Amino acid sequence: MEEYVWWRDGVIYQIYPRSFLDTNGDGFGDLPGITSRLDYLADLGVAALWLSPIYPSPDADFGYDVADHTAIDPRYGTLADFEILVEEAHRRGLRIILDAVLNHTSDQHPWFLESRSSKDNPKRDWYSWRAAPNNWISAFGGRAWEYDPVTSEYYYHLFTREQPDLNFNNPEVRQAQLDVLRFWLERGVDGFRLDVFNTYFENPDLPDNPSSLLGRLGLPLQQHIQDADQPGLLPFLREMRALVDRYPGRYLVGETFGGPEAAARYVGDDLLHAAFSFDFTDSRWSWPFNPRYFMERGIRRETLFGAAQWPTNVLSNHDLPRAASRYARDDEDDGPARLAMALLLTLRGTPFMYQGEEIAMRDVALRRGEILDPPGRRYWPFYKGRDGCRAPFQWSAAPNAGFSAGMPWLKVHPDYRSRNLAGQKANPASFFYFTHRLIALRWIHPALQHGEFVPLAATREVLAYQRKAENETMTILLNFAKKPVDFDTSTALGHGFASQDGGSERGLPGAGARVLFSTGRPEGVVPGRIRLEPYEVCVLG
Ligand code: ISL
Ligand code: CA
Repeated sequence: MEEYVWWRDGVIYQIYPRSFLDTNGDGFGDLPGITSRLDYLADLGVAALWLSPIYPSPDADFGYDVADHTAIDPRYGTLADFEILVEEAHRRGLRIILDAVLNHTSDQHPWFLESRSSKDNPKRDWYSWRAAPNNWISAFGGRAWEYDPVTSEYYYHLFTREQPDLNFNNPEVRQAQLDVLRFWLERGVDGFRLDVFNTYFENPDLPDNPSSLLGRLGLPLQQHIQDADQPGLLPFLREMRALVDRYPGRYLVGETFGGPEAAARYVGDDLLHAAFSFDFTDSRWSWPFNPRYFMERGIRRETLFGAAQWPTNVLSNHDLPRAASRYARDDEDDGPARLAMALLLTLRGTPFMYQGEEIAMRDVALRRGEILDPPGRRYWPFYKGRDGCRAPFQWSAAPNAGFSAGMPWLKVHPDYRSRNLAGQKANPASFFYFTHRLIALRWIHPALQHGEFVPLAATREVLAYQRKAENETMTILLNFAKKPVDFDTSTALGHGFASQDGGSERGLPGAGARVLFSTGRPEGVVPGRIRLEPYEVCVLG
């Protein structure tokens, strides 16, 4: 029996603190709000909470511009509130993962204030300064260099101009950032999500990037061979890992810009435990929401990660349109969102669930004047930014969805009167209970946690795969169609995914397979041929 590993087998729940729960009426979610909902999160069945940044920040990029890496922004509370949160979470068996934003700081960070003050300041070299810019571009549009009149030079910023990039080629910078991690490890933090870690290092000579013929907007306009994935990165990740390994049971998950190739490269026993590959999120429109899309990506990812490395499953986060919004054909219809949740929780990999995903919250639509996110303001209407998925959590039908007694920092989705947690908790057929039951199923079946992935079929309507552990095989059947579809479980092969060893040895669910979970039928024995209901999620074991 393989032992339970929390970051591999459990669900990690992302909290966007400013939109979770406000307890003091300033319109801004806070740490006491999170602490007061730990019972809810434990009951939901998640293993860990990843908190988006909670450090002091002027909010040029909503907390991702950090002005002090070892303090709590007063709007969220105090260090004492944080200590209570960690203690109360641990008491309930929940781990806490912090968002480590190390690539850049706020332009109000004391390090940058020093660096910009004069050319011979000891911290001058902590950032990248040049008399003239090179051709690098910012992820949020335009050139990545900002002129600073204080010393008549330009500094480099991959994101907004208020987020100057640190120079990781300077050993003092690397040491300072390792000290930041140590500060939080000493306070009992269980792990870190490393914001854009593959851009820590730049080529120290700062040469131009070649342009890319394929790119249209933003970063894809260039090939990022000088400003990302530099040789210094691997040794530094090893240092980070060695530090974290001095504290038992801790975890590092990295965020890259790249696809699964980039992610797999940085995962290993002496590197990161995991890295996001957003291979299931670029389906921004509903057209790729079909069985073949998920099967092809699922198989490709398996090949890249192999058995030794552990992938992550992400369908939504604070940077993307929510899966429920991406895939919904209309607002009332939660069928596609159920399929997305089933994929998240049953594909091989650690599920990262984004707050509100468990009740299928939708993106809020904003008028132009309401947009807050910098890239959204710049590119509207071609790109409307990331505010939509950041709207406050919908707790109840009370004013402001029960999020705040004050004026919420961002508009609450107007559908909160009909879509909210309290309402769904009162209804056994709700999306909440669907999520809850599926997480519970994961807890009791090791095959769903760490079993291998076995592709079975991707027809026009149905996606079928298995998860296989030592002593159990689970079969997942998903009907992507809004109509009933006949599916023969015993002839699931023959759709392009036939194995070398032939179907009989793959443990296909034959006569006697039992329905363990379904949105379309009672639990029990299934015959070989079944009629899947519209959008049915069916798990056999
Ligand atoms: O969100 C994006 C596109 O709109 C991505 O390009 C995103 O900026 C990229 O994945 C990096 O994201 C992370 O770092 C950013 C921050 O704005 C994001 O919120 C964060 O997830 C800078 O710290
Ligand atoms: Ca508050």
